[in-house]
Amino acid sequence: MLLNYFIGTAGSGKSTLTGALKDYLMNRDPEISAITVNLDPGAEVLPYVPDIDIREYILLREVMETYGLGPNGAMILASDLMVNYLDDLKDELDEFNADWILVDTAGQLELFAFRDTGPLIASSLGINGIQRSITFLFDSNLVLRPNGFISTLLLAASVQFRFQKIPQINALSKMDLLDEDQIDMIVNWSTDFKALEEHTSEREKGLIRELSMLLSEVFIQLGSTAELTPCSIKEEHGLDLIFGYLQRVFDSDKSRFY
Ligand SMILES: Nc1nc2c(ncn2[C@@H]2O[C@H](COP(=O)(O)OP(=O)(O)OP(=O)(O)O)[C@@H](O)[C@H]2O)c(=O)[nH]1
Ligand SMILES: [Mg+2]
Repeated sequence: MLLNYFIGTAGSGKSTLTGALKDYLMNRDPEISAITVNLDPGAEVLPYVPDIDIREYILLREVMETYGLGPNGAMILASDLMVNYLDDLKDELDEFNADWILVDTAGQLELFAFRDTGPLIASSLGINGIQRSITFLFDSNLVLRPNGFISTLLLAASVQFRFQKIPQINALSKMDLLDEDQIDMIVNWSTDFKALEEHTSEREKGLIRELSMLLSEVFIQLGSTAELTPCSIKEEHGLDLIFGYLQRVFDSDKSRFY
């Protein structure tokens, strides 16, 4: 059993990828059972029909009305309230007993990643031999310039830092918005921080350049991260690579008992 969390900046394509990967898995092998879980209490429309849905327990709109809060305050409270329904979520997961569990998280990634909720959910849903993984999405719209790439890389590194024991895949979403050279350049940045540093020095100016140079130096010191996996749901590209990575996590025993 593999439980994957899709995490990424707002609009990076988490929900689209969640639904598309379920379809991909079921088309690939009808024997595979895959389910989708929506953990976004504020989702108005989703591009798939979730098998398990946090909105059955908490609705952002109701939290706003009940507590007299605006959308941001209500979202913080709603995400904290999620922990009250962990047992219900676990019961639902047990009932489905699926091979693949694809978990879509809310756009405000800091709520899941930086408050206690996310790690708490991750640790309590990750027991009994369920392997876990995170797919972090780098939005093609945000990472074409070195400074956007570095900011997103910092977020991805923060998520990895918060969920240390869970293997993380970094994917470049919406690659159809870029040309081939741009994709190669960005994928290269993810493994060759010297190249990132060079592009930063060529293309950024002033304080941004200085800060970006310092940060790329930190990444050089930290060593290489995993290579970005480009994908596009629009052009049906890259799902096989993401599947391959996840399958490797699935097949490994490493994360099983964390
Ligand atoms: N061009 C292109 N657009 C995409 C792709 N995947 C998703 N999108 C679009 O990106 C927008 C956001 O997609 P979502 O899947 O809702 O993104 P999200 O990360 O779930 O968004 P939030 O939950 O609001 O943070 C939608 O308009 C999608 O149609 C893709 O592969 N290519
Ligand atoms: Mg979404």
